[in-house]
Amino acid sequence: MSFRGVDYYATDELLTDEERLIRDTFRRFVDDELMPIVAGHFRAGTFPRELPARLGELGALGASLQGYGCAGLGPVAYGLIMQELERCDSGFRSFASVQGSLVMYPIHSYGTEEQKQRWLPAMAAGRAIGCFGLTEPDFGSNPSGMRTTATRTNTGWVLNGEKRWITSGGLADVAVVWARTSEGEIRGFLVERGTKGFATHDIEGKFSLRASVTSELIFEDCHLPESAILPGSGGLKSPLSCLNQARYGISWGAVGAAMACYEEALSYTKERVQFRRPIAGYQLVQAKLVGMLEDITNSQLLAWRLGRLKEAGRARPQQVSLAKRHNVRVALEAARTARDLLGANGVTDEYQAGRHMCNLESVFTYEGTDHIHTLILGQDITGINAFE
Ligand code: TGC
Ligand code: FAD
Repeated sequence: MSFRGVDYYATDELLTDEERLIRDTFRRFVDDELMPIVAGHFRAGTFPRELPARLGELGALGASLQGYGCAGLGPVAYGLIMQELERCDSGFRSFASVQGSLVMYPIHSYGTEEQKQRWLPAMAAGRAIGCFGLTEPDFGSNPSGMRTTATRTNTGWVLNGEKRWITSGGLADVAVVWARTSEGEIRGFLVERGTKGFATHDIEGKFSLRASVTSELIFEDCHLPESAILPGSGGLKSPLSCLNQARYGISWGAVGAAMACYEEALSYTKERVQFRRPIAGYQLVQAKLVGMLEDITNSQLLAWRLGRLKEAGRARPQQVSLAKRHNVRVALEAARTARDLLGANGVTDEYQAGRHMCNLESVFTYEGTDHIHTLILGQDITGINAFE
């Protein structure tokens, strides 16, 4: 059955006709093509290799970028695509986030015309896949301590170091890698699969984002030509600017995951009979369903308002932090509550809640942990930096 949406406050009326059309297109795509395959991929721990090309055909990759085969959509339309993808699985939204916000965006913003021509049309079409290497084994929340180095040579650069927890790393044709130069500055580099001295290893045994590939990237005397550097990048603010784009998409994606969990819990509790009544008739159950709906409604309004601010060029990174923090908390809580209301059925992959719950544990941690966004906001409102 097709998803009808959760819209208690008529937020549909806040969308333009074009935004609704795009949302409905992705809603159908997700229901028809992704919902039937997601549990199998999650169970097998595999990524659907046909997904990039389909997302490319639909214009979902780098959707908010202009030119180079990208759809040039506004932030709200882009957010709605992320919402629909994550309504199915955070791993599918992750793939699109990384491709568009973390790889195409820095190439578009910091790259040469040659780099843009080489990668952006292929990535928009899903013919080429990218990954973003910022995190290292010893530097997650604090990327400023990174140890990966880029040393100048006569012909270019040589990279040494290790990146870990990299989405799509093992699939990627090109990696955007952040490294410290001899001058101490953090710069971005494009490293192509097959470059000597560059290897990837997929991380096994995840109980979260199982339908997404997560890898480590190893650089051992990896020689790159001068043309590998993203010339417009410079300083930690370059990767952090990419994260603003991805965190924005997550704030919408989380709404999708929460809606899926709420819908599932609502329909299940109306059907499931215990003590001769549907369990939805019990006050304790109703209180949980109402709590979910209330939180989802808040999240929808937050994402929508942030989108309109972004459209006007007025969204501050701290506002993005608030939406990421709030909406992921809400989604994780909705998934846990739905899992609870489904009883034992909630621990099987016949239902979605358990999968969303496991996935959202990663979403809570990546793109800035919940603590980190709390401290970003704490600094913004008090003027005191808790990181120092
Ligand atoms: P700090 O001194 O505060 O800032 C350094 C420079 O960066 C600027 N800046 C920003 N610029 C743009 N956007 C932002 N959000 C920015 N935040 C800071 C800042 O103005 C400064 O510029 P300048 O010109 O003065 O040099 O840096 P810090 O070292 O104290 O760190 C701040 C902190 C902790 C907030 C930052 O490091 C942080 O956000 N840490 C979390 C790391 C993180 O989110 N990693 C994510 C890795 S990628 C990922 O998880 C992908 S998941 C895959 C998927 O989506 O599926
Ligand atoms: P840590 O930084 O070690 O944090 C551990 C705990 O300590 C957390 O609770 C944290 O909030 C807390 N903590 C740390 N510092 C403070 C502080 N100052 N105050 C209070 N609490 C603090 N990275 C990429 O670069 N590219 C990717 O594509 C990517 N994909 C990912 C995919 C998955 C599935 C996962 C799980 C992670 C991915 N990451 C990626 C990495 C992710 O961004 C990091 O895991 C995240 O930034 C946290 O870093 P960490 O895991 O090292 O945890």
